[in-house]
Amino acid sequence: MRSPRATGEVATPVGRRVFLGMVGLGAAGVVVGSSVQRWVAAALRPVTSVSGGGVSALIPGEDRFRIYTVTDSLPSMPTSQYRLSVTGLVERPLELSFDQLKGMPSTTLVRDFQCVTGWRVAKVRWDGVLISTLLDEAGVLPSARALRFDSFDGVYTESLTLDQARRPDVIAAYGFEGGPVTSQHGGPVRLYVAPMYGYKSCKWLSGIRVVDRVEPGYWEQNGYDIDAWVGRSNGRDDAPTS
Ligand SMILES: Nc1nc2c(c(=O)[nH]1)N[C@H]1C(S)=C(S)[C@@H](COP(=O)(O)O)O[C@H]1N2
Ligand SMILES: [Mo]
Repeated sequence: MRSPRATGEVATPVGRRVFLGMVGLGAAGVVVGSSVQRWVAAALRPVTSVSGGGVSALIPGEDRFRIYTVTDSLPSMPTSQYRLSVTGLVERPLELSFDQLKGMPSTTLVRDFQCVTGWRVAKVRWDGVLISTLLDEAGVLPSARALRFDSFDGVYTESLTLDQARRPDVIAAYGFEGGPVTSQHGGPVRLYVAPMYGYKSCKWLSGIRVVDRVEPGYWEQNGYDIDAWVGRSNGRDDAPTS
């Protein structure tokens, strides 16, 4: 976990939002570090009164994903080593290989991808397995109320209520724009929570733990809303077009 002080370095006066640690991927390759974080904060600060597209319009490379990580690296793992665990309040804990996951019924979603800081990528395709399918496979116990998601970056976490996680637009995604989820985008498998801001979509997903109450995730401990509905949370009022 990054210290509050490190997060404070990139905090801005934008409501109670904090800006995200990020890795910029440019012509020079992967740039890791605080200079990039500061650049993003500086680019956004003058337009805090503008809602919606106005913010993203001022960022170079609009309509492109920013590549985020809260650690000093972009983890990568071959599919042969990948495992997804489903543990906690379940009848049958699971440890799924990549091939086992790909062998399960798949779901395709095409939605706008929206980061709470303002950038949005239109009509992105994701393929994967419904979290509800994984839960049914594991058998959720009656005391269960929520899920906690862990990343193999060793730091990032996320949460959903059981009802949110069972929605038909919440998947463990292994497909992205017709190909695999690349490691920079959180492959081999990441969480994709279509109706919520991007921070819910935990990259490098390693574990799903069924728990009896919501455990706020990484950015939620730093001020973001736990219920991250696009257009209805975090003080933003712009809804996606899809
Ligand atoms: N493990 C991990 N997952 C993460 C993040 C992160 O820093 N680490 N950033 C989140 C945020 S704020 C967004 S907007 C999306 C960005 O996805 P991308 O890096 O594939 O563009 O990933 C989310 N999942
Ligand atoms: Mo984000």
